[in-house]
Amino acid sequence: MAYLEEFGKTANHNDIAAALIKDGGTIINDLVSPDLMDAIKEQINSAVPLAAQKGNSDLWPEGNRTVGALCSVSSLFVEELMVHETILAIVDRVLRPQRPMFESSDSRPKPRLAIEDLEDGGTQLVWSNDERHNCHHYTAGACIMLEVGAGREEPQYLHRENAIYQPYLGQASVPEFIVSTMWAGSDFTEENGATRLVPGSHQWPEERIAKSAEICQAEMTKGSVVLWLSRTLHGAAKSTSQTNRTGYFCSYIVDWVRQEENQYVTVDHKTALSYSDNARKIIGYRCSDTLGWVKGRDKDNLLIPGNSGQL
Ligand SMILES: O=C(O)CCC(=O)C(=O)O
Ligand SMILES: [Fe+2]
Repeated sequence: MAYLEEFGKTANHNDIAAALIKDGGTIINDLVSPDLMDAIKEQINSAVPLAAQKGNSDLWPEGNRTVGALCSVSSLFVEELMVHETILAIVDRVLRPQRPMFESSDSRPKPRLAIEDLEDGGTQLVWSNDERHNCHHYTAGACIMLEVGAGREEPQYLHRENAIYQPYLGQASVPEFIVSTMWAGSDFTEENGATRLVPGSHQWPEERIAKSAEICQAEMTKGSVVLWLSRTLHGAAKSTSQTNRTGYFCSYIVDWVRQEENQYVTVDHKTALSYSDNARKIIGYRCSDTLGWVKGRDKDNLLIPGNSGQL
């Protein structure tokens, strides 16, 4: 039977990242306390009326619940889950930013840029690939509560997270550019819709169809988290349970692709300024040397004055 390697909360983040890269997914058990998960649920429910949590798309049909824009409704989600140091250390390993979130060293390389002379006396810029890094930094792709309703009979289709870019990327082979996390806000069980994942499928050709024996479920206790890569097949399972399955989804994407959920609309400037530096950076209020700059604003906090661009 297919399974994912599991780790405890004190495991070495290099080992966890290695398992994630090898199998396409991994679980960290009991990374935070169940009480924290209850407090997050309370924040969400006090900010978003139940009627507004109704799922109403093919992806999340009626009977299920969703809450988007978690960065605007739960400060605990932001500060305790989204920027959890273990998660950021693992994402650093996988997305290989020039500006890691966790490592203290600034490993920013010199730009691989040559200036060649033109015949007419002018010059031309020539860039070469930076194989050590795949982004300047990374940001949150989407931050969503996904609740499988008790007894929901339809499983979500197995899919890959890169599908949101795929119509435009085609089958291009690009280095890893998304890491997804799903935090268990309730226990995740076989019966209540624990996420299904297909270990190894991140290396399959697109058209290969998963067999039952190749699919496993991220059964885990409240406070645990499952991680997967952009090409790993996965999806919420059906429910035969009497209780809901609550998950908090947070993806991390390289700075050079567009965020899935528009964090700049959902998180206003005042709220963003009230968060920690790391949280504001992951929400996206920062820029690289070439993308996302605002003249006269600070590179690492675009909400304050500084010098963010080359202009
Ligand atoms: O809720 C889950 O278990 C998975 C959800 C998911 O993959 C998605 O909505 O893209
Ligand atoms: Fe997904």
